[in-house]
Amino acid sequence: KPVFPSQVMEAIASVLQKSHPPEGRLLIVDDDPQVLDIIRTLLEPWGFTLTLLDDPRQFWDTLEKSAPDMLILDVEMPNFSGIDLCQVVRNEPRWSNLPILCLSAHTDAQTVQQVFAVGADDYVNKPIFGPELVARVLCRLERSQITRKLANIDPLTGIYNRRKSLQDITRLLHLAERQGKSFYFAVLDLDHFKQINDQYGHDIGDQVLSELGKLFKQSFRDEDVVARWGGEEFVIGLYGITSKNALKRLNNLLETVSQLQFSGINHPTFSITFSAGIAEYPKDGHDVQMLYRAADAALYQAKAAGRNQIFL
Ligand code: GH3
Ligand code: MG
Ligand code: MG
Ligand code: MG
Ligand code: MG
Repeated sequence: KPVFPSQVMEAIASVLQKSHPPEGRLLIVDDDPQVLDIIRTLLEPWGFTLTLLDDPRQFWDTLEKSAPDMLILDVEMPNFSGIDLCQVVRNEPRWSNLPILCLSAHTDAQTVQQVFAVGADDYVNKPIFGPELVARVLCRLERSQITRKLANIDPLTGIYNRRKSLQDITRLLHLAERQGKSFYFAVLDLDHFKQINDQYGHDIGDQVLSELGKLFKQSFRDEDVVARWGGEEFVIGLYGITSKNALKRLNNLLETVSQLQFSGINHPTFSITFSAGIAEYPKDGHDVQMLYRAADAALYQAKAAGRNQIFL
């Protein structure tokens, strides 16, 4: 009995009560083009980016190129079975967290157990029951997106953490190289923050960090990198702008920050400043590590020169 996508969508949407399904890229490998067609019909309406492959020998290339958020693998295929592919993927640390769903016409205990033994996360029987496949894919992608988001966010400030900023900066550096664009990397360190903690308490210190983190994030474009590097240190990555503008943006931010009034409990209001060093790609370095070192050296100079200033 055919299942129409609109019916599937309605059915699943009412169950999950989701107005925004998770986004994602899926790689689907099945030697039967008819099955690929059915899966396309089921998943396309959800807005996923689909890569369909009927030859498992091209799997590795396709995996690298399509960089999927989830894999759907048929178990019974010539040359390489879904079990083989699953094993290979799990042996590669880069793909160790990639959600994998296996499809098989075999429902015997041995097949099902083997699927999970080689590292698959889920299993769906053939012939495919449309709503089941859709529901399993949606839930799996949503779970992994929540996990990924949590892993990238600094809990105190709610902005990105060092881990995520390293990924984003690396991506922007590749882009800057390919497109011949500029990239500026700034390290910001709050001035005399130990005194703030000593004077007003650690909780107030935390509040200051949280407010400043959010302000930093708001003060730049979506394509810029803004992250808490650790402690009272933040990093900002600016893509495709002039050195003059990079400096201006950071000086504007410093101006805004220094005019903020914070209030401690039973204390008069206080204000805070930061110092920053900026490094320029590729002049000061080609990778994050070199750029960080250069920016940190400039930061040190800014501190030594009296704080509350930015050195490029
Ligand atoms: P400088 O101007 O030289 O940077 O002086 P500073 O006092 O800011 O520098 P220092 O590196 O000596 O101290 C940083 C302080 O930041 C010490 C630490 O207690 C505080 N700090 C780091 N992380 C946190 C945090 O998550 N919450 C709070 N409240 N304080 C933090
Ligand atoms: Mg097959
Ligand atoms: Mg510091
Ligand atoms: Mg310090
Ligand atoms: Mg400091």
